[in-house]
Amino acid sequence: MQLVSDELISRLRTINQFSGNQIGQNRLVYSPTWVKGQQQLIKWGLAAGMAVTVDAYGTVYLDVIGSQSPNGIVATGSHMDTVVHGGKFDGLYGVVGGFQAISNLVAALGRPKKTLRLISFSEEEGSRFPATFTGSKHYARVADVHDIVDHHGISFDDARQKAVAKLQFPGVNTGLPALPDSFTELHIEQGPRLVNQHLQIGLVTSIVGQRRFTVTINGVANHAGTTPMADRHDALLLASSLINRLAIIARTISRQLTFTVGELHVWPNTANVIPGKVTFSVDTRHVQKAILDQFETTLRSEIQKVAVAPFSVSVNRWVNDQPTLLDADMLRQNDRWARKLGLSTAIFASGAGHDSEIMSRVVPTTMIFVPSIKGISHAPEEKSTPADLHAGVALLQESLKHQTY
Ligand code: HGY
Ligand code: MN
Ligand code: MN
Ligand code: MN
Repeated sequence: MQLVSDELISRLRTINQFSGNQIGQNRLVYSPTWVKGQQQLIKWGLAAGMAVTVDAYGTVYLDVIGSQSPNGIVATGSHMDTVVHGGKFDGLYGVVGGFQAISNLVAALGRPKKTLRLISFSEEEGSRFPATFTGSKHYARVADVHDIVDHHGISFDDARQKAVAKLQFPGVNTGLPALPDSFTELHIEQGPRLVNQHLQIGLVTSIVGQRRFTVTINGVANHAGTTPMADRHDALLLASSLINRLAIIARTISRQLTFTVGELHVWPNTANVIPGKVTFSVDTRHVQKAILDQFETTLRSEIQKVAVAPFSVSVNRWVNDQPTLLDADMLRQNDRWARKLGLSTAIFASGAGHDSEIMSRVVPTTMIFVPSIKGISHAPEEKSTPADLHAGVALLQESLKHQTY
């Protein structure tokens, strides 16, 4: 069966060309580049004779209807959106790779007995709006989004309705499709394990829980030249010493606890004014919720020690702090098929969040990772070799074949 094809690489390039430049990929949900990406996928699906559906959130579903039990659905897919200045493979590889696996199977074996479904989820990253996994949460009937706005004050619903309207083509259905019997997500590892151990495939046991905070530390804005050093309440100095202390504490709580301050805003952010206020994000992750709880208690008590003025700590309710166990049988089955294909595997937990953590709440779900060169992701340097990308598609193909033919 023809497994390796340059179609995969050229399809990735086609969609990345809409949204890429030297500072990375920007395919934020409902943006023009995101619309182009979903439109391109719809065109490929229609050209391949697939049944195409778009739901109210802009998630695209491409179905090859089963010849015998069309209501039995086996799904694969990932997310179309990227982080800000992101990479070429996070999310998109699972969409285009899933399309490739299904196309290869139909070309080699004809129509499947059960329906094969490719899903391109509208949004997973939470990079434009303060909500994550909105596409898979809508499809899994887990939660819907209301009254949130992006940094420019544009409402989620406004952006959503305008963008989804651009996905309506003749022959494209609208509505919310039924849930599948299983879901498999093909994804880059986004970490160093596979590439360091020279292994080809990662099979995912679980996905970490994430707890994300927004912390605001108030100081006293004042003149940079006339205010004696001993009389200052510099919010940025307070925040930076707190952040350093929290990083050290995180390591003492657990070496597997990740602690990241990715966003930091200084007010008024002017060279000759002592910062009066600092707001920063804290992203913590661990496979045990108790560790996240322990860190949160510490975070709150450490802030009490430094705050000289009112402070605030808010938890992002959209992020899933519950660690997720993925389906063990599907993992074991994929491990057997990987060995049959002569692929080397490693079995481990994912430090990145994925749509699979939502899908696993409603259907048996598993993930297939391929190596990320230097373990880099969420950056323009994100890269995987064509051979590894094709190996992931080959394993996905084997898994889908056994479930639907
Ligand atoms: O942040 C994450 O782990 C995911 O890429 N959204
Ligand atoms: Mn992803
Ligand atoms: Mn990501
Ligand atoms: Mn993710």
